[in-house]
Amino acid sequence: MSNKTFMMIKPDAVERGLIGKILNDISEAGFEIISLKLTHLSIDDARLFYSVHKDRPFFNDLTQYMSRSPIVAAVLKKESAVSEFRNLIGDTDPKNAKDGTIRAKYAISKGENSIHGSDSDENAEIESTFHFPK
Ligand code: IDP
Ligand code: MG
Repeated sequence: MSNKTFMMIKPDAVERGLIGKILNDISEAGFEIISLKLTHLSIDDARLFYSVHKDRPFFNDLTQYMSRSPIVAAVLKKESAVSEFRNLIGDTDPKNAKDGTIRAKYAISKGENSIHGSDSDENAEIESTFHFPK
């Protein structure tokens, strides 16, 4: 699915009422929303979704954070969606994110960084199916 990616608006952004602003930024950047839902991950969902990071020191904080309040999950369509969307959201750490990127505008910290974007076509497919089973 080279023209699709998966994204989540994370708890820190939903808590601060930023769903509308972030969806607007995404639409203005030319992404079409294919699937969209508000959901609340359980701790087990968060541990499964981020299992590639299970041995990292931040895994416990990450999974607590991702399950503490609702998120928005969506599948997006655009040419070169994965790389285009990673450019739109910016670096993991908002201190290193370019001006105008979603993380530069809204993220609180490297952990609470407001938005997720898949890092490969393969992961976009896996993550989309996790949230929107076929
Ligand atoms: P990414 O979201 O930019 O792809 P990853 O390295 O895949 O970044 O990490 C997944 C998520 O884990 C990050 O978005 C962030 O929420 C959290 N995270 C990553 N590195 C750190 C860290 O050093 N401290 C705290 N949280 C982190
Ligand atoms: Mg990642």
